Amino acid sequence: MSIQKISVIGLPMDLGQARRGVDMGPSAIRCAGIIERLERLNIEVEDLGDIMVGRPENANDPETNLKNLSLVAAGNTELAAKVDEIIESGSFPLVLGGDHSIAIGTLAGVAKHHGNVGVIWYDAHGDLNTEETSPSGNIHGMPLAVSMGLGHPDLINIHGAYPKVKPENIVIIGARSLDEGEKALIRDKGIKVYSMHEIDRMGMARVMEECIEYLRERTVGVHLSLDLDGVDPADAPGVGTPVIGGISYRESHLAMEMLAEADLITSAEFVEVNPILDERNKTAIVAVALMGSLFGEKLL
Ligand code: NNH
Ligand code: MN
Ligand code: MN
Ligand code: MN
Repeated sequence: MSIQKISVIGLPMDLGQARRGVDMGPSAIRCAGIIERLERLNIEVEDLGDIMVGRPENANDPETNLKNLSLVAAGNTELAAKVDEIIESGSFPLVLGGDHSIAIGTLAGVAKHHGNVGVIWYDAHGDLNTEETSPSGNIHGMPLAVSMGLGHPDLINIHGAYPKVKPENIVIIGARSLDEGEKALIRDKGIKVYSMHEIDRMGMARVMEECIEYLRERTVGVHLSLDLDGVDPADAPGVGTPVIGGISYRESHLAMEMLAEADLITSAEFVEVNPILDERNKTAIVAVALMGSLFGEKLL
């Protein structure tokens, strides 16, 4: 069943990491023309605006090394309810970040409707850290672990005290910077990873064919969580933690086209666009182009 309606919702969150500016991501993506771009595809589009994020000065965090825990949890709690509501209404949730910590809320909202949801984690990083393994205390390095039920109770219990995603339903694409604890977790849980090594060897087309087949066999509903730092910094410079040797714009564009063709994705988020670090909004423009392809834009 193809997508009839898309509901766009922004979470201008920058508290899951240390670089300021990523809270302007939703705005930069709107400036790059996301709404008009989607409207041209004969899909009904509604823009629900942005969820408000608290100020760090007002945060009163308990003893924890997780930075801004209570405000990140509050923003995600609100997002989960919104995403739940959007799916309930029969629409497709398209979430704009904000840093990647917002995947916690998106997936919590999605999981209520898709008990066996698949996840494509398109990222230079694994985002599989916990309080114990995190080198930074930044929650944007943890959302995939949290969604599997690993991490601080204030995060894993958002919108339901159960694991939102099964490890065998996850495919990571584009990884090239994994912490030791993340590597151990990947091995331990048997998470499927197409790192840059596999993308180089197999080519993006075969990676996506395998990924699509793998998820189609075992999941109902697939969420795309696309961190713009998965894309090479030459094409997407406006991100807080760029890592050289990434997925090119062309490869990313092909991946999105193949997902559109497969008609597999039931929710999506585009995160980590930081216009302060960007060059003339290039990264938001790339994000919008990728969304265009994901939702079925064709050259001819
Ligand atoms: N792995 C590092 C951490 O946990 C960096 C994570 N940064 C990201 N993740 N941008 O996508 O702090
Ligand atoms: Mn990420
Ligand atoms: Mn990343
Ligand atoms: Mn193409």
